Order: sequence, then structure tokens, then C-alpha cells
Amino acid sequence: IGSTVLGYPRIGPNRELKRALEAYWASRSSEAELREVARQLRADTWRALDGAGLDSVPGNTFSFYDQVLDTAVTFGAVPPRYVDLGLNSLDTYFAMARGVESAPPLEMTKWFDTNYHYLVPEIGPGTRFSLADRTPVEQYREARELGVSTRPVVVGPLTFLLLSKPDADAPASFQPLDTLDELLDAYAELLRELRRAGAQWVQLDEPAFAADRSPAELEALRSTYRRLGDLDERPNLLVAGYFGDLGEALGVLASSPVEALAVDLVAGHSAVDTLPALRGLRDKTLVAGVVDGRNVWRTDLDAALSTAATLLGSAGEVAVSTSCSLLHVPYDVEAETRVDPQVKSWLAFAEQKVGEVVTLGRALRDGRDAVADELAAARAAVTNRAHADRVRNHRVRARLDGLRPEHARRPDYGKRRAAQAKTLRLPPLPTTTIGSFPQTGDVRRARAALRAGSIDEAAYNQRMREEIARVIRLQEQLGLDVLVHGEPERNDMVQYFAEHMEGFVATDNGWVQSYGSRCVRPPILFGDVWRPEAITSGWAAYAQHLTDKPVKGMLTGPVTILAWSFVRDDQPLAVTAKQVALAIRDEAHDLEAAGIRMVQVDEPALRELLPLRAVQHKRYLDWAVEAFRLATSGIADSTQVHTHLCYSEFGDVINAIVALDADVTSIEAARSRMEVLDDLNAVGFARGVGPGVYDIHSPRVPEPQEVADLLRAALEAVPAERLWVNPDCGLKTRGYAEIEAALTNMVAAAETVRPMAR
Ligand code: THG
Ligand code: ZN
Repeated sequence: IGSTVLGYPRIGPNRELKRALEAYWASRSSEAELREVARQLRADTWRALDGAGLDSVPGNTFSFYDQVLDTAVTFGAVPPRYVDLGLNSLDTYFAMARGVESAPPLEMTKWFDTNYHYLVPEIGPGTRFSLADRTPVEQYREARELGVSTRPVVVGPLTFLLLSKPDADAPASFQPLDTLDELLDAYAELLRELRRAGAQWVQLDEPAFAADRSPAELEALRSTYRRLGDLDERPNLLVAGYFGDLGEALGVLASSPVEALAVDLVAGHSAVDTLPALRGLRDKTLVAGVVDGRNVWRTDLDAALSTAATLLGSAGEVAVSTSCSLLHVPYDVEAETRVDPQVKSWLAFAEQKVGEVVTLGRALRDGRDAVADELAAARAAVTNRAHADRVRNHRVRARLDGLRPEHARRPDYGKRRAAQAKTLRLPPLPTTTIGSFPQTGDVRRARAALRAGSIDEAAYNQRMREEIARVIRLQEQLGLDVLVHGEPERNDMVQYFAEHMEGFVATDNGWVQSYGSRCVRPPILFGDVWRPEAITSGWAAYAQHLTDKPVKGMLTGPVTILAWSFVRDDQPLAVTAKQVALAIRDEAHDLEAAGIRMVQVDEPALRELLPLRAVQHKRYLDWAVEAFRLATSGIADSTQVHTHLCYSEFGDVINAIVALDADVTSIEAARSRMEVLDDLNAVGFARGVGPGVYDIHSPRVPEPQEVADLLRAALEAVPAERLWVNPDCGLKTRGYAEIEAALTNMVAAAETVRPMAR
């Protein structure tokens, strides 16, 4: 295998796939046009990877939407509600991803601890697996015709089933893993066809084993790879485990008949110590993932080489690779014009990381001298970064050193509650929203015009103020009790804060797929973080002076800012979190000084950064909670702290939610009904809570009756004086027609239920 990468971005260097998909969905282009864009992107990728000098080029890394969905379709796991639509194969696939009028989409959730989302396959006793779709084989042939012999990458059978959920008709005792035997028949057929098409290698991804797994699951891993290994007609098998140390699973795989293992030596560096003891590795290829596939820093090639070199005696062959697929980083750092040249010299995106892997492969094969120039250049960049003045700020460091526990503690809740009741004078069941209002075309155009220089800052600010005034008027008409300014000035909230803080750089073209055609441009946190001047208080104060009702100030929490950025890897995340927390604390203070009486600090990504292994949970949650409290403890008792959580199941972090000690927590709950309230009660949560009363991710407008029923259900679990009424997330992605109707009904429902709350 020599040198390789475990996967590659597929959205296109200029988001060509995004545009092609959205044009197709809007019926502005044909299936043939969409397929042609996809074919071209695949060809460009294969040629680039082959041309860069990788010894083994991954194949089947393209996807029209998601690789887990692809796997479900490959093996025929298409639920009947989509088959019954009678659509062609491409439209059936998109129906699973996006839903249609009569069939809701598959559930979408986070891919391990990344910011990528996959579609959750639905498996039941009735699922009949087969090799229903031959895309991996066809794409192997397509690459071969271009002269590139690829190594098709497929989600492994165990990870596939472990990420699936039982379908709605499955009996309670059923688990997707029960279907493993039948699924393996279909995998066997795929392997046979790939072999017949000429494939030398296939990569099966099993990242699920970087998380805690039961003895039964480890046993399933053993039997699966024994069975696949014993097939007589198959390519060589590379099993890839990433996002952490595979632990016990490494031993299982090392003693299986597969030919190669890929390990993540960045997120799971500890495996370096255990690998030499695995005797079964001696006749296998070990693919050492020494180049970070999830972050954007240039690799310390000397260190990577010595890691790979230590392993030389442990395996039959040592190859080098990225730690995981490069799906999680942007294409090309050379496309960046805005990034400061010094910072840019420290960065490597997907294309540059391929170059690093090639260099490492040559160094291992031909010796360091063969790539002396490349090693020297990498060394210079790493040294330059390590010593750069701009990475450290002494005032920030001194402030961190001066922190005491009391900086992260607010007085007793009872005292705060009394102080807040006096200043805020809210009705029972107060109504509010999460913060953002729809971003109109007008607002987006104003931002684009400012960037293009066709309007100046003053004209832009005027435009935003008009928008804020409109949103305040609307909220007053709707009868909401606690207002927001609507956030017209923010594109992506994390990007917005990063652009206004020191220690970050923003990218022009650093797009990374989040789900389907949707992308984000994570800012790059390279140095000590601080806030040169107030960011949000001007907008909030402007909004407040337009109304007698309280306006909430809106901030993003430190954990979420880290989770949605590329973070520095030269200090513990907990330290970086504190720096960001202090910048947010300054913002909260300025909001208060500007007359704002409620400050909301959102942490939608609190669950996302939770480590995959339970033994690491406490440490993470301790620093995550501490960072939030540091951000929110610098203000008066009478100022009400809100937080908002969404995008996940909260079971694993429920105690942390209590520990945040926010006065009011709004939480996504419209889809899981009000169950989250029982979960909160069970751990003694006794603060204000706003369980989302309708799902903003759908255009559907809830009826007043429906919302009132939810509120009555909530009142079974929460006393009236703690219950808030709000949608389950921000309104940014919706249209005004929908939200006006939905909020009207929400306010009406609150008014109906209020009398029973007095
Ligand atoms: N910001 C960031 N990360 C996130 C979210 C976010 N991760 C989790 C979740 N929210 C992901 N959800 C989305 C929702 C919408 C879009 C991307 C991720 C989206 N993106 C625009 C697109 O692709 O056209 C581009 C947005 C832009 O111009 O910046 O619509 O909220 N960081
Ligand atoms: Zn939300």
C-alpha cells in the first residue's frame, strides 16, 4: 500500500456538487447533467491522487449525499415507504435523504465526534439484504478506464449495523446486529464482484470500534472478519478504524485473516504502545495514520516519520496514511487569499496532506535523504509556528493564570431568581424565540455588497438596523414576551464571532461538507484568543431602545465555538476553551453595561465533542461546563442567563446541563415530545426550561391546539413558574410566512394555557 489516504472530499473544490445537486432538486437540470458533474469530479479526484504519487488511491469516495446512505442502498436496505414511491433509483435515494411529501426522510445524526452528519439506516427483521446496487464496482471500472486502479472504500458491515436503528415495525428485542449473517452474504458478493472486476484491495471502514463496544460486538467483529477473510474470491482487505484508539478491537483484527489494518495514530496515538505486542500483525500491512485527517495543520513530518519508524518491526509492512478520511478538511490551502501568509504557511488542507503522505512514503521506502527538501520545508513551517509571536498573547495568559474557582460561580439560584423577578416582570409561561430570524435575500445581498465593496460599512449598518427594527416590530405585534434582535448581521454564528476575535483566521473557500449539499467554513483558531472590542452589544442595545419588552443578548458558547472551528493542536482544548470563555464573558459584560437584562449563551455542540470512550467523559464535561460557567458568571444576579441546546440526544450530558447552572435552558424537544423534561427532572434540574414546542426544521406550521397540548404535557413535569414557551431552534433557515403563522399559534397556545398556570 505504501502511501495512501483513507478518503477524500467530494463536494468539489468550488462546491460543484452542491450546485449541481441543488439545481437538480429544483428541476433546473436533468439527471444526466447531475451525473456528468459527478463523473467529472470523480475523474479529477482520481487523477489528482494518482498524479500526486500515492501508491494506493482510494475509490468509491464519491457520494451524491452520504456514504452511510450509499451503503444502505448498495445492500438493498431501502425501507418500503421509499420503494413504494415507484421512483427511479436516483430519486429513491434522494427521497431517503430528503424526504418527499408522503415519506419523511431517514433520520440524520452526527458521524462520531465530527461535524459531518450521516443518514441513519432503518433495519428490521424484514430487511432483505442483497447486492442491490453495484456503484462501487462500476466506479472501480470507471477509474480503471482512466488508468487508475483504485482501492474501493466501503463502510464496514459492523459499523453499518451499529449506526443503524431498528425500523418502526421491529419487535422491541430486535437489534440491527441480528441481521449480520445475511448482510455478510451481500458483502461477500460485493467482494467477489470487485475481485472479478480486478480490484486488488478493498477498504472496509470500522470506526465504530473507536467507541466502547460490548463483548458481543467484539465477538461479532471477530467472526465477521474471519468469515470475510476466509472467502476464496475476494480482494485483499484493509480494515480501517479511526477517530481514536481501537483498543481491544485491534487485537481482534490483528488475529483475523485480513491483510491490512489502518490505525489512527493522531486521535489514537496510544496505539503506538500496544501495536508491537500484537503478534498477528507480523504478516500484515499496518497503515499508520500519522497525518491528521481532521485538522488543518501542516504535519511535523519528522515526528510522523519516527512514529512510523517505531512500528517497522511490528508489522510485515508499514504504510503511511491520513488518520481518517480527508472528507473533514477543505480541498486546497492555495485557494485562500485572505488568510495571512504566515498563518497560511502553517496549514495543510486535503491536497497538501496528500503531498505529506507521499513524502512520508518515499522517506520510509528510499530513506530521509530522498526527500530532504520536503522534510526541511516542513520542519521550517513547524518551527516557525511554534515560535511565532502571534500565537501567544501575554495578557491573555496572565488573565488565565489569575482565574480562581469563584470566577466560574454565580450566587445561589434562589437569590438570582428573586433579583430577576424584580427587574424582569414576566408573565407566567413567557414566550420567546431562540435568537435568529429568517435571513432574507435582502440581508444576504447587503452582506455580499459590503464584501464586494459596493456599499460601505455605514450603509450596511443602516440596512441591518432597518432589519432589526422590522423584527422587533414583528415580535411586538405577535405578542412575544422576550424579544431578540434577530441576528441579521451574522452569517454563521461561529464564523461571525471568529471574525471579531483575535486568534482566528477565516477562510474564503475552506468549505467542508456538513450534510448533503450543505457546507460550513470552519474558522481556524491558531493562537491565543481575545476580543479587541465589543461585538454584539451595539446591535442588542439598538434593539432594546426600540421596545419596552426585554431583549435577550445572543452569544455562542465556548464549546460550540471550538467544536465548529479547526482548533490549535499545540495546547489542551480545555485551555483554549477558557480563553474563548473569557472573550464571551467580556461580551456578556458589555451587553449588561448596554442595558441588556438577559444574556443567552448557546451551546448546541455540547454533546458533539463528548469523547467516544466513556472513561474520558468526565474530564471533558468538567472543562466544558467550567468554560460555560466562566463565560456566564461575570454578570449581576439580576441578569438572567439563558442557554440553548439542540442537534442531539441529551442523555449522556444531562448532568452537565444541570451543572451549567443557566437560569433558563431552551432545548430541542418538539420531535421527542416532552420526554426531555422527565430526563431533566430525574437528575434534579430545577431551573427555567423551554422545551421546544414545534420543530423549526420542517416548514409545517403547528396548530395552536397541538402546542397547547404540549404545554399541558410539559406542565405535568415542570411547575408553571419555571416553564418557558419557544420553538425548538433558531428561525434562520425558515421563511417569514411560516414563522409568522407558527409564532402566532405558539403565542395563542401560551395564552390558552396560562390561566391553568396561575
Ligand atoms: N454552524 C456551524 N456548524 C454547524 C451548524 C452551524 N454544524 C451543525 C449544524 N449547524 C449543521 N447545519 C448546517 C445547516 C445549514 C448549513 C450548514 C450546516 C448551510 N450552509 C450554507 C450552504 O451550504 O449553502 C452555507 C452557509 C454560509 O454561507 O456560511 O446552509 O450552524 N459552523
Ligand atoms: Zn438550535
